[in-house]
Amino acid sequence: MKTLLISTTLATFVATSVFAAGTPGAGFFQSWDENQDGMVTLPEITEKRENVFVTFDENGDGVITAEEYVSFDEARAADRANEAQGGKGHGNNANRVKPSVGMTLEFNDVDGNGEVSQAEFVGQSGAWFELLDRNGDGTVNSGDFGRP
Ligand SMILES: [Ca+2]
Ligand SMILES: [Ca+2]
Ligand SMILES: [Ca+2]
Repeated sequence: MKTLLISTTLATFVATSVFAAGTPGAGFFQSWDENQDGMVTLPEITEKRENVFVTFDENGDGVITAEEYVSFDEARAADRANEAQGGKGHGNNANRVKPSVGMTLEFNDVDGNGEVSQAEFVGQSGAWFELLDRNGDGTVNSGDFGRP
């Protein structure tokens, strides 16, 4: 059952091809813009991160351990491989903050005990949002991904 869930989430992560041609951050919006209004808000991020957490907390104990993080990392690696194939040009912004940084163990392990609780993961939504909202206008839209 969990495998099925992970596959579904993966499909969401990797379904970047429709918008991949020329819209900065297209893959990100595909995954995170729940109401598809072209802006990702903090509530959207928070809610989605709750879902992501539940998906990758494979035994459902409220903590993603380093061990469980292995599958999570693999899922994101698959996502990046997909973007590298489909999103040439606009996608290769090497010196910009990668959205995926907000998913890492390092970013979310606030108390440094080597694993990530649901409270930590969801609690980092605001910090991640601030990273993503590069122009500080309170929403994440294509302007936060393209050239200033
Ligand atoms: Ca939205
Ligand atoms: Ca767990
Ligand atoms: Ca913004």
